[in-house]
Amino acid sequence: MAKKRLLRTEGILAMATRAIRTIRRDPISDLAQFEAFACNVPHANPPTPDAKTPDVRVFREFRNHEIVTPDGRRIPMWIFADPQKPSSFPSEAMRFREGQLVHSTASLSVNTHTIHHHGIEPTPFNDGVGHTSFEPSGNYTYQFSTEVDGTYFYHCHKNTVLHFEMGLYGMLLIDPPEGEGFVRRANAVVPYDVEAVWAVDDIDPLWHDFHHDAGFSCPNGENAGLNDFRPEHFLISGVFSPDTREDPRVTVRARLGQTILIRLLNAGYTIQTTTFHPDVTPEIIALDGRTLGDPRHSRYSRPRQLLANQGIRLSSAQRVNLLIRPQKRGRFPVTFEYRQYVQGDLLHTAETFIEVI
Ligand SMILES: [Cu+2]
Repeated sequence: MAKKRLLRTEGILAMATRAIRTIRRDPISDLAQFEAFACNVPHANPPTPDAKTPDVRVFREFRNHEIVTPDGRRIPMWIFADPQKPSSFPSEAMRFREGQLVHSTASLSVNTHTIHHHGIEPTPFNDGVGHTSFEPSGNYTYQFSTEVDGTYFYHCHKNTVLHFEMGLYGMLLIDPPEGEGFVRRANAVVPYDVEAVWAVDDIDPLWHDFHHDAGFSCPNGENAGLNDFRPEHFLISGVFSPDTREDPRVTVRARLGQTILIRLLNAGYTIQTTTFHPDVTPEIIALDGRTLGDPRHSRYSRPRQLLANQGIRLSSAQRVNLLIRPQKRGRFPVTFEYRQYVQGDLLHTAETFIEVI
């Protein structure tokens, strides 16, 4: 494995030498401070500053996990698990209501990790970005409030490109005050009947043999090859393509007359384009946890009906909420194109179905 990694790294270096100019870095005036930001991030388990009594508590513990590809290969994963529940990939989702004060406790028995509740924007101490605060090595309780409903996700923010790929992420859903089954559309709260959550991911199995701190080395760094990602497996919400065509974790079933809400996340490192059959063309009602046309924070936007066969292209970590009101019965395909993040080559097309009965 080490040999393969070395060859790949040399290849990417040769490519980089040809194509990319080195950006000059100013002299580092305070090496200790620079390294504290880079690879010597403080480890600590402090009490939560200004802790209040929360409306809701969630607990996540680090676990080793494993998933099995359709051709029987075992891929080591790391996940955040609910201590009360069995392991799953993606990590167990969090679900809150708008306006709640949340305590999210990370339990890290092995090494250090963080939980970054992406898009929530709490205080720096509670943001789970070790580079600007610290990395907990035992327990830390992140405190934040859920200001705006929407589709978010949480992930480890230590050696982020690697730990995110390893599976340390899960959905974070915030419902409006009316609760599950309702979503904001422009300046109204509307009901939906069927919800689908699609976390679209890609896996390079080589990365799953890297060590925890791969690429971390002060003062000169270590080229672990984390700029060289070559996915071999393509998944939606933990289901490998082509099983996505049949697996009820991905497929959608609705009755004619019902409203479908799709929450779509690019949880990978490819550029992903999702295209719906013309008979289930969706309306985009939110981007990255912000409702389009919600006057509280989006005065100059509005929901947008997609054109027939118009794809939705997302890069890493982007999210959209989509509303579909099917007008006829049928089994309508949805395709997911995964494209290489630099050259744009099509690497894979996954498929699932929306069945309207
Ligand atoms: Cu981590």
